[in-house]
Amino acid sequence: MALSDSFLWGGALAANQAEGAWREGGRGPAVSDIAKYRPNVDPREYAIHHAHTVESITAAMADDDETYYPKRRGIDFYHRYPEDLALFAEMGFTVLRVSIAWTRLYPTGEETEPNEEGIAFYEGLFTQMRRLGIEPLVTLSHYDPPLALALKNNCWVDRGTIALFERFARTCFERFGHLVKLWLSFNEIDGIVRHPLTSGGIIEETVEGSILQACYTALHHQFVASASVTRMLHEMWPESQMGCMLTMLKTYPLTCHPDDIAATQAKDRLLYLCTDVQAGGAYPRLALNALARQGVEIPFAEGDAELLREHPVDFISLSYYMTLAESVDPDAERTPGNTVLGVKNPYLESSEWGWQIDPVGLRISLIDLYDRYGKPLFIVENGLGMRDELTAEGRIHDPYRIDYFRAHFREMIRAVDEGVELMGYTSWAPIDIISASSSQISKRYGFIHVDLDDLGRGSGERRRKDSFWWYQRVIATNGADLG
Ligand code: BGP
Repeated sequence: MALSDSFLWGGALAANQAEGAWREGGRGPAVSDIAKYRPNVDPREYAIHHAHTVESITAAMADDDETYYPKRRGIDFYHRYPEDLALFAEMGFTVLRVSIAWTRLYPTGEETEPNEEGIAFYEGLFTQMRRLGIEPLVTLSHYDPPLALALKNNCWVDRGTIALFERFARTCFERFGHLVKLWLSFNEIDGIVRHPLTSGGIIEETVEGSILQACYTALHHQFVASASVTRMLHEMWPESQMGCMLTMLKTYPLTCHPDDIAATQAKDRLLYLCTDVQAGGAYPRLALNALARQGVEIPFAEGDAELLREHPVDFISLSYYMTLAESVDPDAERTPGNTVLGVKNPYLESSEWGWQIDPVGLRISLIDLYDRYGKPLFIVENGLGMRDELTAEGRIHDPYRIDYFRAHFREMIRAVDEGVELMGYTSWAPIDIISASSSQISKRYGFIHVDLDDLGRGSGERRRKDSFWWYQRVIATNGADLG
């Protein structure tokens, strides 16, 4: 078996890591605007979450600097997207995942009418994608909730944010629904407990009571909002599809000691909780009990359980970068992963940032998810962040990136051969952009190099890396020729 003829190939971006133009076109402040680049840090440090305070947020917003706030400038995708889309089309993309910045449409999140300049930008972007035969796959919330809501009431902790998000989503479906048929509600919705401000607009120091309770309260509100906009989409555009998205942090027991197995099982329970709710339609009983043992109660309101049950998503999407091990031994060596720390797997290589490279883990993850839910899957993030060198001739030789993708595509295709329904694949990220966790651009993911350094110096010129041509060939042969 090979990949179906309808399989979608492309790449994934996020508004807050690519657009830049942070104060253009009427855009309001988002939590990503205060992400500060910390130079000269051991790259494995970047996975460690540092909580912002009202003071640090206020100081950041009083500072116009764009050098040390790289997400404010991104790679200027806001102005340069026609050139970038042309490069994606040259590779043969049939899908591109992007996100809509909530504060381009509703600068504080509370306006009653949308900002028309923001509408115009996204209408132009999606129209151009369609002209190039590239299907938009659009994330409504990707790590950029309105900063005004964070400062006002910790954003998603407040149940009123559901209605604000519904208004934002309705505008997106009304104004872009004829161009966009594939949607994701929340990027890595499970991440809120690892980075409350980035995902939930939660300023930890202002939280009354436990931060864990605040995170699960906010997460519940996001679940309700996700089910509500899924219902809305199906009413407005019956042919369109809504997906959920999880950080597929597959965990292996470090040893076959029963305690390691049990600890891994407990980790998996919380890993799958979000997809159990969004795709399965209910909180599993054992997950609720595990949360209750940590003092966490889910604030169900009248009608929430029915809404979740009656409006599950149409497909499940995942980011996949690496896997982790789990051990009850407190002295087991740990290593960073995607916004997490885990036990180091002695059988796997690590990137400079400590992420452990595991192509077989992708097959295991796809099969686990398909076995558990039986819904179509979509890989919406996968890639390798590495330093790339520009040769004197302006070339970028990146065999390590080709090797990473080749190994992961082999395992992806093996999972499809076993019967997994896989809708498509979008690499993270097809062009060098700003890292979510480190705010570096030097942690490069792209098939396309961007001539900027971590302090924003450079021409911004785009250059095709060796992997550009390799991926072009993979797409042209629908995965048959992996070189
Ligand atoms: C995921 C995010 C993406 C992207 C990716 C790579 O968690 O959804 O936005 O950033 O991680 O991680 P990083 O950019 O930190 O290297």
